[in-house]
Amino acid sequence: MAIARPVRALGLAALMMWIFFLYTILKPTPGLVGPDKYKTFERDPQLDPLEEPEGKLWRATEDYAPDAKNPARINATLLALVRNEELEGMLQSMGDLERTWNSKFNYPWTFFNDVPFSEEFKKRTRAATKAECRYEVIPKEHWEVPSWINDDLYKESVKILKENDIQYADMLSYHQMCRWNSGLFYKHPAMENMQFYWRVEPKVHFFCDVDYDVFRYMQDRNKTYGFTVTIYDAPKSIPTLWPETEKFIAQHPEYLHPNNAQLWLTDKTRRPEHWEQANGYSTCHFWTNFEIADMSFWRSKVYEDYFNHLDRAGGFFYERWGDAPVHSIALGLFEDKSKIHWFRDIGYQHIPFFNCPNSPKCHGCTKGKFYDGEPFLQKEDCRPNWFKYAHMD
Ligand SMILES: Nc1nc2c(ncn2[C@@H]2O[C@H](COP(=O)(O)OP(=O)(O)O)[C@@H](O)[C@H]2O)c(=O)[nH]1
Ligand SMILES: [Mg+2]
Repeated sequence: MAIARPVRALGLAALMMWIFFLYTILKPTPGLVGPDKYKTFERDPQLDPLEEPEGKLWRATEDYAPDAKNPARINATLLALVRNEELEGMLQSMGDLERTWNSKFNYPWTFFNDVPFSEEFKKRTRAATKAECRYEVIPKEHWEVPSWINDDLYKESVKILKENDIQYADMLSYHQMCRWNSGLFYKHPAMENMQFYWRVEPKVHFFCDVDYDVFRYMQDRNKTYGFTVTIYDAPKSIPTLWPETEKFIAQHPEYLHPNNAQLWLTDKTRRPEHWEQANGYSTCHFWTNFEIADMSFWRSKVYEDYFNHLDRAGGFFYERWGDAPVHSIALGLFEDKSKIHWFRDIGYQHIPFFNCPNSPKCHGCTKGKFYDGEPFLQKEDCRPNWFKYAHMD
C-alpha cells in the first residue's frame, strides 16, 4: 500500500527530530571533554605533558654572547626593584634565572632602589651573571608620596585597613612600591630605550630550563603581557578600585578594547564574596611579582590616563591598591586579550604559589603542582577563570 507523500514527509521530519533529540541528550557535556575540562578545573593543565611553544623560536647562539658585535638580543631587560638588605634573596633569584635561562641569552639586569645600592650589592650581583648590570636610583618625584595625599586621612585609613587585617597596610614604603610598580617604573630615564622587561623579585625560584629567547617570543607573537600565576586579591585592600575604574570607563568608553577580558574581571560565580566586597571586581589578577611585558602598553595614552585617574583618587595610600590588580584590570579592559600569554613553561615560585609544569626540563618542584599543599591556597587559584573567559595560549 502506497503511503501518501505528506505522510512520508511527516514521518521523515519526525525521524529527523528524533535524531536531533538523541544527539542533544547524548552529545558530550561541555566542560567534560577537550580543553573545557580545564575551565571547570577538573584537571590542572600543568599535569599534562608540556612541549615547547610551536613556531619559530630563537635559540642561544654566539650572537647572544654578552659581548656579541651584532647581538641577537632585542631591547629588553631583567628588572628588579630591591633593597640592599635583600641581597641574599636577590642572588638566589638571579642564580635560578641565570641557570635556567639568562646564561644562554645574556639580557642585561637593571636594579632599582629608592636609595643608592651598596658596593657589596653591586659587586656580588655583578659576579652572579655574565650579562651587563645597571644600578639605578629612583628619582624622588617618582617615589615620594604625591602632594595631594592628605596625611591625616592616610593615617585614619591605615587604621581601618589594619582592622581588616590588610598586610603591610601601615608600611608606607609598601604603598609607595605598589604605586611605582603600577605607573612609574617605565618612566625612569634608564628605561627610555627599553621596550620589554621581565620583572624579578628577591627570593623567587625558577625551575625549568627554557631554551628560547622569551623576549623575541613576545615580539614575534605580538604579545603585550606574559604571566605565570593568577590568584584572588584581598578584597578589603581595594574596595573602591573597581568603582573608580567604572567611573573612568564612563568617562572614556572608547578606551575599552573590543576583544577585552571584562567578563574575566567581573566574574561573580566562582568567588561571590570577593566580588561583593570589591564592589563588582572578582579580584582575580595576574601575580605581578612575575611579569614579562611590553612597556608600550604602559606608555600608551589609555594606560597613562587610567593610572593618573587612579593616582588622583588616592587609593594607593587610602587603600592598599597593588600593582597586580591595577595592571590586571588595565590589561583586561584596554588590551586585546589574545595578546596576553600564559607562560606555562616557565617554572616559577614566589612563596606560597608555584607554576610547575610537567616537563623533564623542570627540576626541584613537584610536577603539576600549583600551590603549597593547603586547600585554602588552592581556593586562591583563579586560573580556571582566565581559561574560561580568555584562553590558554
Ligand atoms: N628598594 C626598595 N624595594 C622595595 C621596597 N619595598 C618593596 N620593595 C621590593 O618590591 C618587591 C615587592 O616587595 P615584597 O616585600 O616582596 O612584597 P610582597 O611580594 O607583596 O610580599 C620586592 O622586589 C622588594 O624587594 C622599598 O622600600 N625599597
Ligand atoms: Mg615578594
